[in-house]
Amino acid sequence: MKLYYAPATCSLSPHIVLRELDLPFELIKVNNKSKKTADGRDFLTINHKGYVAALELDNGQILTEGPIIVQYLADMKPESGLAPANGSWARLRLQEWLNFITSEIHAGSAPLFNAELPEEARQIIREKLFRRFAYLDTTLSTTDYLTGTSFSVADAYLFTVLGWCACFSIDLNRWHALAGFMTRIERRPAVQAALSAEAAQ
Ligand SMILES: N[C@@H](CCC(=O)N[C@@H](CS)C(=O)NCC(=O)O)C(=O)O
Repeated sequence: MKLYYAPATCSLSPHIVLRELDLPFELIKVNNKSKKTADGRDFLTINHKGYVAALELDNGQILTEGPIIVQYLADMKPESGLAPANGSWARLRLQEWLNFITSEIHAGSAPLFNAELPEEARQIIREKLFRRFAYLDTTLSTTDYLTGTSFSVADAYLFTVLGWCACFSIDLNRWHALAGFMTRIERRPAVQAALSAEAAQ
């Protein structure tokens, strides 16, 4: 498998999951501005949507959309516990989290990367985001991981998108349980390995 990624973007989530699962894969860096891969190809011919992450399977299929990629990967090793069995109630709960992260936190915070965005708009976005953070903080004050007592693909995704807060000058220490969650996930060997690999390339 090949993971097309750009450093410090949402592709960190499937990157972490690949390492958590100890699956063989090749990392291919994409320049998100030029849309060129590190090996000189036009990324738009790989993912027509033009964004990371994209996973190229050994059969040539290209799978996109982070929440789907991480579930596909977790299902390759069900014994890992990174995603409960398809069709189970627990799986729906996981998908509920993945959808919350993708629509409320990922898409809810990404506009803050736009340097042209006026301060008034930033303020509106921050206020909505902070309501979501309060909800996450309440949840994580009673449990170490989003779905309960063990790490799942939702935790990898939440860690990835909350990591952007540093770029937005948002201090996560305002939400103690959230800050504790970030420290807990960051300490995981697979997370450390993914961060180092992205920094090194
Ligand atoms: N819906 C997609 C969104 C992916 C996405 O927003 N990727 C960003 C990085 S976090 C990107 O590559 N943006 C470049 C672009 O849109 O041109 C997913 O959840 O995977």
